[in-house]
Amino acid sequence: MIGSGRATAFTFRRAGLYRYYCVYHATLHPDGTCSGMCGTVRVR
Ligand SMILES: [Cu+2]
Repeated sequence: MIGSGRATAFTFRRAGLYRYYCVYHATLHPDGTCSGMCGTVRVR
């Protein structure tokens, strides 16, 4: 959903480095890995 012009599933309240995943396009696996629309966001 990044780049769609609407907010992501998360609101980043504080500066830092966040891991995110798209609830529509990504899959979180039990071992902690993520496939699909996943990444990190740096908030300043
Ligand atoms: Cu998405």
